[in-house]
Amino acid sequence: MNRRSFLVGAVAAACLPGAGLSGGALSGSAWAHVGHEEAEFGKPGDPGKPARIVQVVMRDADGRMLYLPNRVVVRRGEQVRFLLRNNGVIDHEFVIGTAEENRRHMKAMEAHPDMEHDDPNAKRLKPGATGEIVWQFTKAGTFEFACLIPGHYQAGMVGIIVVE
Ligand SMILES: [Cu+2]
Repeated sequence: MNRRSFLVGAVAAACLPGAGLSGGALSGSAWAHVGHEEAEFGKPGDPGKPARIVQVVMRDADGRMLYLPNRVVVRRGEQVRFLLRNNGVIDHEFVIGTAEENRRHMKAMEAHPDMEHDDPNAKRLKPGATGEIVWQFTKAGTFEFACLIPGHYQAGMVGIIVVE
């Protein structure tokens, strides 16, 4: 897929089940690129370049769902390789975005809970699975990583990324 494409803005059209997340599915959709290059929360990283490693574990137990850690502080311009592991018993996601975008995207997922994310800024992992995201945070601000599967965010599955 087009590596410049990632989940921002009006994602509903791009996330319809069966539509796939290939570049072709995006043309003519309501997909909103932010400057075609970069979102407020950064841009896809370059796996060939050095990156800081941040391990994030997803867990679910006793009605609570969470990330460990749920707060990450990075410097502006820093590239981060998120090593993700789902230690829960159900699927979970890791979606980087602004709080506003994640909220909007969560609404879209309520209508299509089975949409599977595999994008530069988003991964869905089955129980026991691992995955990684390489992302460069290019602007200062406070952003989020969240699980947008219905009910998970509300159960506690959200973390904060502070870019200084
Ligand atoms: Cu989840």
